[in-house]
Amino acid sequence: MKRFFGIALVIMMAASLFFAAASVGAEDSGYFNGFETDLDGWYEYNSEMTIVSSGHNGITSADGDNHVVITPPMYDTWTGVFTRWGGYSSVWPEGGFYTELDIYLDVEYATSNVGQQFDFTSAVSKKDGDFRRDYIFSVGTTDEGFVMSASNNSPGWPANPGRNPVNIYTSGWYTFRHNFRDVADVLTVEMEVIDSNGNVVGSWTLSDPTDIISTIIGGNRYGWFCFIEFPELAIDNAERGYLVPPVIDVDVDIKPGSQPNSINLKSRGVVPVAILSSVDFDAAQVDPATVLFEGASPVRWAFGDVNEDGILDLLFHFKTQELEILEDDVDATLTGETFDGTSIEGSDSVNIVPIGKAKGH
Ligand SMILES: [Ca+2]
Ligand SMILES: [Ca+2]
Ligand SMILES: [Ca+2]
Repeated sequence: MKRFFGIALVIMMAASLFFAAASVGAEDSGYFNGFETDLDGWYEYNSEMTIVSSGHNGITSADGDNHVVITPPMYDTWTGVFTRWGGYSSVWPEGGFYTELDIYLDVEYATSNVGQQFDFTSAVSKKDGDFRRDYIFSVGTTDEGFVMSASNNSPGWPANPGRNPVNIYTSGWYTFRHNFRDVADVLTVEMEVIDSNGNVVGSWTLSDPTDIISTIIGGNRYGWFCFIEFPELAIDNAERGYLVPPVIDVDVDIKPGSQPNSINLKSRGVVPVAILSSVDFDAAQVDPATVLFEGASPVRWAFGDVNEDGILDLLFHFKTQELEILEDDVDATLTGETFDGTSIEGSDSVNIVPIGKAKGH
């Protein structure tokens, strides 16, 4: 009976969870809450969330000194807490993204409460900000422990033989992870259950051929216990991040003040290359030790306003003989990292002086 209600419920909830659709830009650095001090980013909804100390009810926190216990008091609604992973996104991040949450599976409780279930979904948005689809772990109790599988529907059937169910017989923290990937322009979601030793104990891949990345699929939506019968469930370490770290595009000027940017590959001198600051990016964030320009590390660097816009730029000099530039190259690229580890990249045109001319013929 309650399962029947659940199906309609999830559809309604998926619609009502849509509000405050914040768009997460390229500068977004992801989301993490280890529940050490607060519930930031989580919403209790029809349940309650309580931060408890490690050791509460015999459960050591997955990390740190604290974790959270979810208690769903409104048993007639059968739905629980949710997070927006730091904000909904209508932008597909190049390279894809992941979400993950640690959930404690207590085998002793399971075997004495057979037939209970929770479903945990991480959903994806469309480019217009609307809901697109849920990816749901369905986890149930058996007389041996837990059985689980994955689908797009809730309540799912944890032991569904058509969905490669996985059994867990050992109590502990398990990471429920969703990898949202672009495979030939179709969203492909790899759902993994990982034990505390890092072993993948269950893995399911869900994909719908109509979920076209380039035209339909946006970024993350909610993480949500869309169905929960457990009177108490411990969670820790909620995280969203990128499968491929984002790269900041920076403005690069080879030979500031001159155009075209002629390089004589026979030269025994240096080539000046500037990272130009802008209102969006301060070149002082760049760690000079990480900078490479076509295979060469800088021999020196200094701050200066090379384009006279009133904002200090970062000017590097590279030995021409160390550049891995070919005679027919038409542009050259500088790469590096900011001091907080974000990759940067920028290119400018080059005009390679013909060898003949370089020799003075
Ligand atoms: Ca913690
Ligand atoms: Ca130039
Ligand atoms: Ca400047």
